[in-house]
Amino acid sequence: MSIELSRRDEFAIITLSRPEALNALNVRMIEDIGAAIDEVGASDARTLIFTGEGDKAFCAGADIKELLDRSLVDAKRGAELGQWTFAKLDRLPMPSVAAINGYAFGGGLELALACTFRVAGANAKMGLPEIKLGAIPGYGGTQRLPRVVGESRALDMIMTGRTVDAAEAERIGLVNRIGDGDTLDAAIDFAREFAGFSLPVLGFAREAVTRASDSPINEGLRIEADLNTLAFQTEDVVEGMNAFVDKRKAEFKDA
Ligand code: DAK
Repeated sequence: MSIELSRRDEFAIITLSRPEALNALNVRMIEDIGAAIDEVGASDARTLIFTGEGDKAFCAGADIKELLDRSLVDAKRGAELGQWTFAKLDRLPMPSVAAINGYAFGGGLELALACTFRVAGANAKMGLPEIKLGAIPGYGGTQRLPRVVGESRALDMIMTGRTVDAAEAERIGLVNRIGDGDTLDAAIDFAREFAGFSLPVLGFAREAVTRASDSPINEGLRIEADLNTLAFQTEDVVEGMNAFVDKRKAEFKDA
């Protein structure tokens, strides 16, 4: 297997596991990632975390050697496979975090961008260098990067293909945290900040923000009002408010 699915406490971890190629993504690996995402989605994990084996790379992108000599039909199938696989993360019942330990280039950064959050190690280096190969990003990078960092910065990164370090990535909002020490540990620490909250309500928050970013403000406000109303129908909101009044910690039941 080119990936490993494991568990630490309530966190599911998918480890990209081709360190000899800096965890570059081949078709087999993307298929395995899709199957693993489905397995996590059906489990009781509260967050899915991606990491890369070794301390050098999260993922150096699509496997360039495999991309050579593909027919037009195979290239189109490959792009669709990558896009559909990464889009599964949008519909996952739990949030996802990319623990970016080292290089995250091309398809590797696109996988990280498809996650809800990104935590970088101090040594992280990120970029969409496809332009240097005579190509453009094909696994969602042209769509997700501008939504995360804004159009101007996305065009800068995509059209120069330049590398962004952890400090710049945090400054422009490309990553949510920079971890001291082990990046996977840092991602788990970050996930603990929200893992105790109601999972369906976290989902409403995620849906409100991501769906609204694709909508005019009036529709976005409507989406927010509807999802807010749904949140107020949960048992967890009753528990959360009673816990506040009782001056105790809320115990959410995902109900
Ligand atoms: N693919 C295949 N092998 C890779 C690789 C990659 N992306 N990146 C690294 N490797 C391999 C190297 O070939 C080398 O293997 P050996 O020569 O030892 O057999 C090994 O990993 C170690 O790499 P280096 O020797 O280069 O290590 P360095 O520390 O010197 O440099 C580096 C690390 C990350 C700076 C360098 O390896 C590098 O620049 N790698 C390529 C980064 C890159 O350009 N990534 C973007 C890939 S393009 C599509 C949809 C999406 C995509 C494409 C098509 N469809 C629409 C059809 C996505 C495209 C991409 O992601």
